[in-house]
Amino acid sequence: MKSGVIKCWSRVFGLAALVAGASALQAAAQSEEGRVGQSAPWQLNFQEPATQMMAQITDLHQLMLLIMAVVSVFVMVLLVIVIMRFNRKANPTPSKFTHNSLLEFVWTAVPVVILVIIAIPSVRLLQLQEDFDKVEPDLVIKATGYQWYWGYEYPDQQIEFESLMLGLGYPEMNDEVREELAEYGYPETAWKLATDTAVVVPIDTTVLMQVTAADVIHAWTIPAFGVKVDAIPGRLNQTWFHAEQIGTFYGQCSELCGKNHSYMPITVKVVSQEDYDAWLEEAKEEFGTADAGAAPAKVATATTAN
Ligand SMILES: [Cu+2]
Repeated sequence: MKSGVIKCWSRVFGLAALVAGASALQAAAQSEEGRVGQSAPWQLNFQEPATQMMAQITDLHQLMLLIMAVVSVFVMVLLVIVIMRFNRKANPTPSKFTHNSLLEFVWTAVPVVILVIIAIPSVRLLQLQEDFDKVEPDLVIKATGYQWYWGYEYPDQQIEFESLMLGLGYPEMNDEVREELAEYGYPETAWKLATDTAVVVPIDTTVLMQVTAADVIHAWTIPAFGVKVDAIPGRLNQTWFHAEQIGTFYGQCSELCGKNHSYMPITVKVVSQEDYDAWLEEAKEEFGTADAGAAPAKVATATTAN
């Protein structure tokens, strides 16, 4: 009996190691291809996390996957045993009992324990995501969804700009698209993810994202940060992230919003504090709203819509 239990646990840990191994392999493959911050063909798991939040989401996902796999295998084994042992041929005179207190206690208690094991990290994560009293933002950025692009505003820095997909309007990859991507410093794999202007944030900074929309519902997300929030006209939703890795991270509008829904990507560059300061100086020149009336007309309408 004892050795059976040990065997069973070693199998569970074996499965966990397999899942962890697969993620590590995939992470290596992804960074080798220069695909950090975006998905890759044949990707099995989430993207490599760039925030603690996403690391926790990944852990919870792996835990759930493991529990689901164990439960599925257990049910499958029981099913096979029942089919083999209790069919009419193998078991011509079936027992007629209808109650078994021990069995009923076990099949109630075990799922309760499993649900508690899932609930603890799940509630902890929800609190981390949603308890804004505990979030002390160093930087506030407002994103506004439009049909079909994103507008960004750094209210404290007084800059506003719009972010449009690079290589827009081409049905497939061609030299023009390649050139445009290269001009902005993006690899070919970033097509439909890279934008002409990117959201730039310093590393190790808590960023509060305020998200809204000017026309229909959109959704703002960066999968590697573990954030996704609906952009709803007339409502200011919020989310936050604290990026711990320098790099370019991509997302796409995640709420079907019309014809060009697939062509309004999100590009976020996480840079060092010095690079951010340098970018901010340039951005203030180019996108500054310090002198009244300098705001582009489209963004001005969006502001009144909230
Ligand atoms: Cu959309």
